[in-house]
Amino acid sequence: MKKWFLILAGFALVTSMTFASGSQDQKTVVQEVKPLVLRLAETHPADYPTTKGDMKFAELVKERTNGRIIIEVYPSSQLGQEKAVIEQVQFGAIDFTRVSVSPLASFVPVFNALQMPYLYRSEEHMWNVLLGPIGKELLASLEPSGFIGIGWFEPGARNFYNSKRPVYKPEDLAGLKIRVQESELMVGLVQALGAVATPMPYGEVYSGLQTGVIDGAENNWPSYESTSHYEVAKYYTLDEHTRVPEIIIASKISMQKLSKADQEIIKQAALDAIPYQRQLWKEREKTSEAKVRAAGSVIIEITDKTPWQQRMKVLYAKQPENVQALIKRIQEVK
Ligand code: GTR
Repeated sequence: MKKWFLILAGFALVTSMTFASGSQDQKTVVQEVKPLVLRLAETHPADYPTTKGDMKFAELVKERTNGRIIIEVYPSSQLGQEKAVIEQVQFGAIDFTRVSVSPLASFVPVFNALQMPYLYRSEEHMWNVLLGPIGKELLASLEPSGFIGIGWFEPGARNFYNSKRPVYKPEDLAGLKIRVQESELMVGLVQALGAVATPMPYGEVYSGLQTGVIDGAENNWPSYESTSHYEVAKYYTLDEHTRVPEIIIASKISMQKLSKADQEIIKQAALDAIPYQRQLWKEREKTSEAKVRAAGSVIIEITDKTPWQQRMKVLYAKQPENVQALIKRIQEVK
């Protein structure tokens, strides 16, 4: 029903009356202008704040192009898991995706700087980085790899959770098999804490926890809740080891087919969707927390994060020069 409505609304019917000279004959010419339909891949379900942010972006593009460009959002990993989707965006088979910077950094390693543990002093610090010169430079730097970076979304802070025991300090993670995103940096992070890192696509984590292939994972409140991981891993430790920005990227191949003016509309629409997603995120963090607490998750507060931060020094030391330089610039942002 909705789809049909979109298709109908997308057709601009241009009707012109032509009068044959010297006669009273009337002819009606109906010209169809088909909208350009582009696809955006999203891993989260339709009611998730980030997916709603994607939808806001699509809505703004439709509005500002008078329905000439329709972006269809495919939620719940319908188009594949993040790493595979990024590859498809690179080849132009998928036009847009919203992903975590974590798997993107396997394609463009300098992005690792953005997901270093305990890098940002606060959410505000992170947003000053993303919306300032560094964020702009990084979006632009994606082009040689086949992507056009167009916007950022709020990722929240990531926390460890597991099915075995409460974790109060890094030593408590020793030997636990912890799922990480498909990212070398995240593997290093978990290893630095003494746990066993298991990279795995997001969609496989629930069954991994259920069957005991893994003992735990790490994520923000909304993801821990929306995936129902809290049902099978009830110990959630608020160590806030990292904030990994979410990014919207377009395929360079798809974008090059558009006029410069339309490319600008798309970039601006992505930026204008950010405040909406951030607002929804704030609300969802609260409802997710309330839901998992009510379901009986054991929430462990960490008052002193120093022992966690100490463990991360090795990871900082391991980074190549260009990443180190960017980290320093990020730390200097007010
Ligand atoms: C979520 C993020 C997803 C995905 C997921 C994961 O927080 O929004 O894009 O990267 O984490 O852990 O795979």
